[in-house]
Amino acid sequence: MTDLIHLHSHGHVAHVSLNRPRAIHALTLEMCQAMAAALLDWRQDEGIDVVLLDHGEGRGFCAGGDVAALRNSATADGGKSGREFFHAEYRLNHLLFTYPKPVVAFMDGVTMGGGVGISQPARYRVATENTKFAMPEGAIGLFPDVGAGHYLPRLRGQVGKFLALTGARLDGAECAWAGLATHYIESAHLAEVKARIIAAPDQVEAVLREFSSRPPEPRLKGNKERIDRLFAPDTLEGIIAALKGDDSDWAARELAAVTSKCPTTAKVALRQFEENADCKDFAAEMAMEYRIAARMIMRPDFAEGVRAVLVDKDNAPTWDPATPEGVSEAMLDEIFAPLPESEEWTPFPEAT
Ligand code: QUE
Repeated sequence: MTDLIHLHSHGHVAHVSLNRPRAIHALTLEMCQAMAAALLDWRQDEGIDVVLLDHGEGRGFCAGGDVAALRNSATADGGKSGREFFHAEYRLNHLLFTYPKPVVAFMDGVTMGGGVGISQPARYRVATENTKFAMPEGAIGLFPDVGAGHYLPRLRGQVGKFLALTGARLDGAECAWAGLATHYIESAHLAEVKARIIAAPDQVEAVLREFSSRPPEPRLKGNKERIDRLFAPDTLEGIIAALKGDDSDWAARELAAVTSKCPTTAKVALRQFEENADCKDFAAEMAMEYRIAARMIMRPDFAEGVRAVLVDKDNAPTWDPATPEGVSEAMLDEIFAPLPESEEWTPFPEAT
């Protein structure tokens, strides 16, 4: 067992609380396994009607995965422990996506990468004034995983492509506007919301509605027209050309965001979003993402991105290839290629 996850049940309500505050609750293999084991138990338990998912002490809901450990995997064990982590994390994501009981995720603070993967599949997703939502993997040469290939292409207009290619941070109001959150509740009310759900688990929806407030005007809404126009092209080169051709300060800032990120990440994301249209279900998306993850953790861009963002913190990565033109279709074909049959991702047998 691990003390990095706190598991409780209060009457008919189960409660999972992330407890790794020194890393903004970034997920480890043990945390994914402990959460999944509890969820599998509660799934069968007729005494449990609702699951609450939040974080314990400290700022942030969940900053992602333990990418520093993943980076070591490439050199230490040929990527074996990295693949083991993603296999377990994606099984957890899929278990939540197919979970038959209502889950309420409280995105009260940093909700990035892995944190998106455990909150987006929840039936109820609560944003607050503290929410900082992002898929920032382009900064570390990884790719938008944990189901992003399912969620992002379903957002309105080109918002999903915008989030994947810029790594833009959304606040709680923007999450509510985009549909990434189902409710906006001030953080001061969360303790009472949880207590009220525990007291009346059949009233989840009414309690969330009662405590919801009107979020401030979302900045993202004001940029929707230009996002839809400038992120419409199918290719990374086309999007960059569209941003260059617009003389607004906004376009100049987003151009800088897009071109500072890993070019391979961006092209992987665009292909992933296209391929998701052919995925018959969420499990097919996760199997595709696992193939991509197995290749991306072995690429030098991932080690370099984690070095630049989290180790040396110079935010000056050297990408290879350095330009969109350098990332060929043949390279993408290799990243997306099937794994040997025995190495492919599979969901929990109980969750199919
Ligand atoms: C992209 C990411 C992650 C990131 C930054 C990125 C990520 C992650 C963390 C992170 C942040 C603070 C911590 C920690 C990890 O940062 O996945 O342990 O204390 O976990 O640009 O994907």
